[in-house]
Amino acid sequence: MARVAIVMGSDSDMPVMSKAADFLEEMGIDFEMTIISAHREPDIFFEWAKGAEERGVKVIIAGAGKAAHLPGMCAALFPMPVIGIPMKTSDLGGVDSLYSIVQMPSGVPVASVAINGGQNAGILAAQILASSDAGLLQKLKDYRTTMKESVVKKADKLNQ
Ligand code: RP5
Repeated sequence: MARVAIVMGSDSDMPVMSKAADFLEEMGIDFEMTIISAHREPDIFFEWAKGAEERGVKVIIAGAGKAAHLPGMCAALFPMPVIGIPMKTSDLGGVDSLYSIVQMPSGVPVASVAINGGQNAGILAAQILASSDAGLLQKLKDYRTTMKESVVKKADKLNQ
């Protein structure tokens, strides 16, 4: 059963969103992934978001660009954590997406990662699930150790 749902507003978001999917896969977390535009097909979006809890989803990762209402609308319809990924855009550089996602009204939070922060969204979703999954928590600790070792190696190389 998918514990994480990944949703994006357009197939043009896929290169960023696939980084979240890659991390979940690396951690062995089941997820579902789809493309739904809150603006272009609101009826389909409503049905999908309202059904997420019943499908067993515990965290939603939602990526969108420009007037990026998708993560906020997920948060309005889904009672567990929503992580927003603001997409970089051609006209305003992604600040448009970031502001749309991060400026949620009080009572309906979205946890935003950086512009195009696909991998961090995957990591954050895994960390949320790890609070009740000891095996996953250990995998995340191992990931951090590997990351640290890779930085240490690079520094060592500089000093050789
Ligand atoms: C948003 O508009 C999507 O999330 C995408 O980032 C942006 C542009 O969409 P397309 O015009 O490429 O489909 O809804």
